[in-house]
Amino acid sequence: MKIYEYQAFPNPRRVRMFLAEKGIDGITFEQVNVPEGEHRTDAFKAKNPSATVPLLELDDGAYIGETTAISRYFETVHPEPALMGRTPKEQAAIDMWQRRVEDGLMNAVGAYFHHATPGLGALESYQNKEWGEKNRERAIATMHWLDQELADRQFIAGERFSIADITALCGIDYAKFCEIGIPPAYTNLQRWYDQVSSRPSAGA
Ligand SMILES: N[C@@H](CCC(=O)N[C@@H](CS)C(=O)NCC(=O)O)C(=O)O
Repeated sequence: MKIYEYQAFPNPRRVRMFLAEKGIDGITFEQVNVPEGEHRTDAFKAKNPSATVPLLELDDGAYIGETTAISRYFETVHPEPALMGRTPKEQAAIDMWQRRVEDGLMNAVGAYFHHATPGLGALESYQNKEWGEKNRERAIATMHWLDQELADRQFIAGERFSIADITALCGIDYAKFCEIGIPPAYTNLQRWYDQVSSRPSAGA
């Protein structure tokens, strides 16, 4: 089994954190040089037409793209500790928050990075600064929402750590990299951030 990734980037980090939380090791990691455009070569696109990392290659040669789908594979093969919920209600709440933080943080910060900053440099074939700035606002609005939600619960999707916490942490660190910090008034979000950042998996 092999994971294609570029270690410095946020979506591959989500998978590494997920694996660390599960205690899964022994997987080969192959670096794909995203800043040099290796993910857009015909050779890589034959594996993943989306031209993104991470990408999981199974032992039978099948490829699984998309961070959440890769996580689902490992959740099914190694159910404990559960990171995607146990009961129907827990699973639905985690899916709901996973979608919200993926869209409102990861995707919003990604749009800011690619459109309103130099992004991937020469690889950026189209940039729309106004759209990028709109997404910066969207990321901060999501932080505000999470700050309110976290006033009366410990983790993003409930009282148990889940994949939604991993996605939100990687999204907020991506925002930090893009110089979008957690506003000082968002004390609940900061408390959650400090707590989740101190888990050993955060360094994976
Ligand atoms: N929806 C994809 C997004 C993956 C993604 O955007 N990965 C980034 C690295 S963090 C990438 O490969 N970017 C390449 C590019 O923007 O050209 C997922 O969940 O895996």
